Amino acid sequence: MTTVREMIYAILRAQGITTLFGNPGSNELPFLDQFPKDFRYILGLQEGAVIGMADGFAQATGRPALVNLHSAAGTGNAMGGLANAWNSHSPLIVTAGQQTRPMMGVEPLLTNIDATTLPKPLVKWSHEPASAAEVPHAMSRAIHLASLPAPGPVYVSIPYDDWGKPADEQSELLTKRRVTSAGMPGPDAMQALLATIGAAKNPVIVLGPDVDAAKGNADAVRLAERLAAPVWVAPSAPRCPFPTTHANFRGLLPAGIAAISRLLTGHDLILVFGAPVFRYHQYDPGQFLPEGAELIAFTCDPDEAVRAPMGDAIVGDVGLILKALADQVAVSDRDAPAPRLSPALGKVRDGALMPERVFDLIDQIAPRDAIYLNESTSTTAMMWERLRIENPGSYYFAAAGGLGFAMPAAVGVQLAEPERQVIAVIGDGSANYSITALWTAAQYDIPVIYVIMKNGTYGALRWFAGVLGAEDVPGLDVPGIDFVALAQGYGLTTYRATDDGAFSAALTAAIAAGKPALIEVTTCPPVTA
Ligand code: TZD
Ligand code: CA
Repeated sequence: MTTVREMIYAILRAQGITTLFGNPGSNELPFLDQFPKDFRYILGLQEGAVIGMADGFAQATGRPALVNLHSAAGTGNAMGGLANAWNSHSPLIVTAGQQTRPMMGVEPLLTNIDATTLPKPLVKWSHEPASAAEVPHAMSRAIHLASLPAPGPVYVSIPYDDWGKPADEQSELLTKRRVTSAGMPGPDAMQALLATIGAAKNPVIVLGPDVDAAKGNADAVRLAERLAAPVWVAPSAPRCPFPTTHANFRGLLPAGIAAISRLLTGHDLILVFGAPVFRYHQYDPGQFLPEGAELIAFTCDPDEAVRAPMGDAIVGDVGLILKALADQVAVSDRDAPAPRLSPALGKVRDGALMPERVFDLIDQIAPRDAIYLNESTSTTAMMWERLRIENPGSYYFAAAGGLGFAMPAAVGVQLAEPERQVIAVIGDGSANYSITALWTAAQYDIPVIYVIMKNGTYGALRWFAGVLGAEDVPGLDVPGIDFVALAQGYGLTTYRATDDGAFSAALTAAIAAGKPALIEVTTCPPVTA
């Protein structure tokens, strides 16, 4: 007899899913019983960290990642991270242990009451199998659905008495299934597109995270060069889809309606690849489109396509479409855009570094193919200006803006990319949401380098308070946190820096050591009006 548990591991194995991120409880132990030797379990100490690690791993591998949470309590702790995973199109298969079927009705301790409602609306599908026999089928469905465009999290709640029950013999068929999608415009639609692009006098390209997810970065470069078009990154960027060193690169679009239109004024065609149109943040009312501009968005996500308040959208495989356009567009005789000026150097002040300076030093010292995670909210624009980010899969930021992503995601990304150095730049506010990720990095010897930008405040909120004209707002400062002491407690190598020399020495030593490390650097708070 094959048990449900054995069948699930066979299905996962057949899909190449052998890493499990979790935090266990009583309901999950029967699933983890006799954990197969060819699987690895990565323990997170709180579910926000668990989901963040899985999100980073899924994004960096481009493959579905498996998560196991404890009932409603564990799911609740993971919800903030699920918001980010939903927005970043991360294929997460989130499972949660449920109480036994015979007892569920009387709601014993740690019952997941109305389990399928709990994770909505942040999952593509939420399901509790009607019987033990349905569990293998439900898991197979979950894996394929999470992976198909638009990828995203799915949720399966599994009563713990199901694992030892016999699996249906025919569920063996599930181990052999392949479900794929194909998404190119037909030849007529392609010709129409090429004609529209060819007729544009001054096109501009806006790139989003799904270009990086599709590893379409080099095709984006070819398209930009053939069209002699400037390239912007779509606002609130969770990934970096274009080399920041390229002459055509213009930077990160601001997250306001009017500000975007201002910057894109003069263009008659705006081509958007792999981004929502657009992920605004501050309310900055104005025209969605600059005068005389037409917009065409390419996305894998039907919801993203219909949600845009302007322009046309084509739902398909962003990587394939980008490649086809880069192959086929006519080479323009327009002048290439002039390279941007290098940003001014940050000044040094006594006892603290300008954040610009920290990025310049990181850029000088880090390997050129380093991978960056960003959760230093007030310094995001500087990071995009000052770091040379050139390879696919080199930058990650919380896609829904939910803090607590980058610290654990760095662990997942470093697991997926053992040959590249991961550097996570985290604010002293953001560092507290999923700080237990430090323990996982230390215990599993995952050599992430954390740089904590200690400016003593929620800098981005000080800026936002200025935008909103909000005065005397309480709760915006975070003094008195010793990140060196915290990181030592979790088992990392630590460094403290308050000047250029100490920071350079710390980063150099941390990279050479190849061990999980944390550098606390005192930085100047942002200047607010
Ligand atoms: N809670 C969660 C889960 N997500 C959020 N985005 C916030 C609160 C609100 N928030 C921001 O959007 S930015 C920010 C907060 C609290 C400040 C982060 O401060 P930091 O970085 O120290 O990490 P800066 O550079 O000082 O802004
Ligand atoms: Ca801060």
